[in-house]
Amino acid sequence: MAGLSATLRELPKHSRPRRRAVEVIAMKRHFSALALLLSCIALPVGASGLAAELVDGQGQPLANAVLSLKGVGASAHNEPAIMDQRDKQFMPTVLAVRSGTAVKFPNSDNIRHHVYSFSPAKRFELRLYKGTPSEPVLFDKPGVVVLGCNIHDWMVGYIYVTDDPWFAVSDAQGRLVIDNLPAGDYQVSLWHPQLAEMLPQAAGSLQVPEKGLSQRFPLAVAGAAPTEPTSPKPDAFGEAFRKATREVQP
Ligand SMILES: [Cu+2]
Repeated sequence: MAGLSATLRELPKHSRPRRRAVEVIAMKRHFSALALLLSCIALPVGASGLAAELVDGQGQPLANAVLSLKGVGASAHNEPAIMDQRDKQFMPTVLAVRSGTAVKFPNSDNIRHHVYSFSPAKRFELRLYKGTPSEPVLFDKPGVVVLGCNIHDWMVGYIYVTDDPWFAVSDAQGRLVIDNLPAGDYQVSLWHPQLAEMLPQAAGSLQVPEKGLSQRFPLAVAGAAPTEPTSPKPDAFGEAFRKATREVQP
């Protein structure tokens, strides 16, 4: 099976699924339609890992879904992450980071934004600013952090903070890859902004063989995405999130 080049290393970053989409487009020039079809959710040649396709209740591609794995091994360190603001939107819409990660909030627009979160996992405020604030924001507790902008009410972004060592966010085609994943058994958690009360869902266990695994994950999401920042109920969220976290302990 034709594979994609092995460019995804270690802990997936938010930008990688997008980079991957660009690679897929580039590949169209080099492979037949059949080869492309086969390789769309294929793993890089020789790499073990998980290639996942996230779909909603109707089987349609589900973008901005987080898949995280708990089980074998752990990533070595937390790479700094970036939540950009571009064209009066948060980019990416969903950023997944490991607990203890520092996130930069550059403003790529030539107008000012005022970023805030009231979410229990991280309350903070970056008052009206342009450019990149000098200090990144540390996300040290697992949970969902809903971002808003005081100036532009429609700006909504999400930072999914997890203790799980392996995770990735699905791209516009609902696809994600977790590369260099040791073979073994994992517990799967899925999350999406449109899940009820924004709680992660336990999605069973997964046995990843040496040669890697491609799998489709359905996730029933309800209703439209929130149009303005709302935070989950602190108590209900905290308790349920802890419960979900416990349930996926190896
Ligand atoms: Cu703004």
